[in-house]
Amino acid sequence: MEATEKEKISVEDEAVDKTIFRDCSKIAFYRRQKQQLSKNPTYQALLDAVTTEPDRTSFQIVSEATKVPLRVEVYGIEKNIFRLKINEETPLKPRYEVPDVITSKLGTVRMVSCSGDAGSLILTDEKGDLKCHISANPFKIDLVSQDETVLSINSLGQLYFEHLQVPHKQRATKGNQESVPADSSQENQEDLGLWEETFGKFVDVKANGPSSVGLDFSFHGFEYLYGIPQHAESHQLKNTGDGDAYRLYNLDVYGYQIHDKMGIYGSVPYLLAHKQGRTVAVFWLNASETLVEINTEPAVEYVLTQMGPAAAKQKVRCQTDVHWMSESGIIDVFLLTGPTPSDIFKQYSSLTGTQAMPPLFSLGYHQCRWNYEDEQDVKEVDAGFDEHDIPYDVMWLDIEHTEDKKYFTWDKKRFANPKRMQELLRSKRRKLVVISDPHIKVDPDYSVYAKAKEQGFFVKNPEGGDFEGICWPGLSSYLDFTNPKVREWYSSLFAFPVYQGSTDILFIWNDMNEPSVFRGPELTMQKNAVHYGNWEHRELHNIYGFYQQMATAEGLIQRSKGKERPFVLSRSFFAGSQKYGAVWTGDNTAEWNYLKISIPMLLTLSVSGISFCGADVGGFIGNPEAELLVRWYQAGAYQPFFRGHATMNTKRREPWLFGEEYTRLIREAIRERYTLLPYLYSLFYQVHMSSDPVMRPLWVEFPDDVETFGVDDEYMLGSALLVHPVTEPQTTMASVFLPGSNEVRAITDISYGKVQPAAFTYYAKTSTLSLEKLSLSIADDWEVHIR
Ligand code: NBV
Repeated sequence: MEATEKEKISVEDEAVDKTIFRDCSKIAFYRRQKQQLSKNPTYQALLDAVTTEPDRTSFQIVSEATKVPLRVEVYGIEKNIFRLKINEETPLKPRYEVPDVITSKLGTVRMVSCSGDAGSLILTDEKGDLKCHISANPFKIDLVSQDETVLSINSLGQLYFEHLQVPHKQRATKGNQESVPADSSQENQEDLGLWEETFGKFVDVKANGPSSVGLDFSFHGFEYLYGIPQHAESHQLKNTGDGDAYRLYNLDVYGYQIHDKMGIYGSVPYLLAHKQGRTVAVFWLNASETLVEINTEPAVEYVLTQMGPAAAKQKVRCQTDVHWMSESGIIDVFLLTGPTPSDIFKQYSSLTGTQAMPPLFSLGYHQCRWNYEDEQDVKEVDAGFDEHDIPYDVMWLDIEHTEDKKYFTWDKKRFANPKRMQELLRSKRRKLVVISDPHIKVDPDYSVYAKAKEQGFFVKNPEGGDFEGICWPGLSSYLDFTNPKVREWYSSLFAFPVYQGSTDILFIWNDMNEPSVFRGPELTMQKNAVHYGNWEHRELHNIYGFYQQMATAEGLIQRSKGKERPFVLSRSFFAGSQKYGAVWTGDNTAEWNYLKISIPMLLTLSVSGISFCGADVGGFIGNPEAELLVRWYQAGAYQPFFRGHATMNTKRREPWLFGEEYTRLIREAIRERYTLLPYLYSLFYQVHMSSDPVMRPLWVEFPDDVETFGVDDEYMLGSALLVHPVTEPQTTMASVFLPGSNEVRAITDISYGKVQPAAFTYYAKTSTLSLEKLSLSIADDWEVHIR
């Protein structure tokens, strides 16, 4: 079965068709949680039977409504982290707990109970700086630091846990009287999608029935929250209205809309909250579909006039409530207590690992296009860079380089001699990156397919056969990267003798790994497909792409016998993907707003552990006018991953195709990148070793300056360079915010194409250029360099 022409060229439509994707109203576990929580169910903790083990304290909680006991475990973890796990005491069968994300080195800290009547329990680490107050009825937890409650859990009573039940059909025969949600009329059950959920023509049959979980967190005194990528949204998280939660569900959304909370290619279920004097974070370790609601109540001051002759004032601090809901799994949440942004970065990377140290070449400029047609095309583009004196390091080949989209092969006509092509690039010390997607063409003569089939390495359908879906090659099966044996085998495919035509200058790009399945529900895999260990796809959807990048990176390490650092770009990702390489923001559009949103999108990834990130320069879809292209190069030169890319039906846009003036501006922007390379490389070493992100929102460098907390049109690259890219057409003046100085704004002339190509760059506390020369008025502790 072929991908239809429509599927192949849906790439012509520039805007996303949102009806393909579900919003909250179409997500049954969201409706169920809302419906049940409106009845105010409460949980009670049984604190008269607490179990203390060296690494954890545990007790039961019971819901008034279901009476099904849950077990709560509280762990103290080194570096001021708490872990809270909530699972059924006796589930019908094990529930999914996300493996392979938490680094194996987690050191636990002994917690002591420092007081407690029947109604509460107080746990603290031996230093006693941080306390965990557990209240029995209703069940809630407060994290207290130096007598200040920083964070409360379940204070809004949104703890929700659907326990596994015996399926209907078996119930009759077993005479099982298991409870179902109160309103169990046929019509209502369909609406609540307990055992079956319909979306358009798709029916999701749930063998295990409803299994969703949820919990609320209140951040006291905090109104600035960040994180939970990936959304095309501002850096500061917004309040969510009714039915407008941030969605974490990895999806292939071609030409995604901006300022939208729908899920796109990757998910990191990790959220940070910041205020003067403290940063905290919550890491919700769950790989199933997840929704996050946010509500900030601003600070208020009441004047109490009825209290007597003198009016009294009462202040109520602001508070932000966050409500997490996941379709399945358990509640496994890490509470990171800071107190500084830098502590938070260290705490998070102690859990999920630090950014991999990239090979130097991968920080240079990358030239990509869907597609460079053949060897001759590659030769000409490569020569074009030399001719126009523009530095670049990496040439990229998209899916058309393969024989019928069979990855690990070469189209014999277009790329008859891939080694010769690589030798040409090598002679100029350049590299090649080629694409390798997770779908494998169903074709018994294709050795990758045949071997995977024989060994049972594909994801299965509910009937036990190999799952088959349509993607670029037509009918395809999908490698089950959650299986360690599949990963080991996949890694071995990158060995030089196995991957014919590959050399040691060839590196890899994993695309479509959400996974993208044409004609699947929401263009992805059905949730009842079955993975290694008999786990449904629903349990682990958001971590599928993470595993492909992991296996690819391992393959590149092994082919060099452990000597060389890999480079792997992945479209999909999860918490911890930073250990395996770089990610990008997928199919953006050649419009000014997409250039602008690339900054907050990358800042959000950066504070969520993923420093090596970028956005397609120029915009993937559509044809940028020359001015936009130049501004995009100028901005991209200061972003961690710097690649020009364009889709199939766009006009060619290599840097020298717009006339000498534009070529000069692009050349200068790319050269600026190369000038900065040693600095950038050092920043990567820093994030790799000690976790401070490469691209930093201003609040990270100026954590006590409230003015910085909402800024996302400029940022710091490391601690020395402030970048304020130009993201609007015909800009001649820009107002740049200079935090931490008396004179907080510099207005400066940046007439397009006149003085500079630059994104504005401000070096803090260094001095080389005369400010006068640049006719800028600037505060003492900043110096301005216009490039
Ligand atoms: O492989 C083709 C493209 C690729 O160029 C792009 O960067 C990815 O985000 N890919 C998506 C698949 C097709 C998109 C329409």
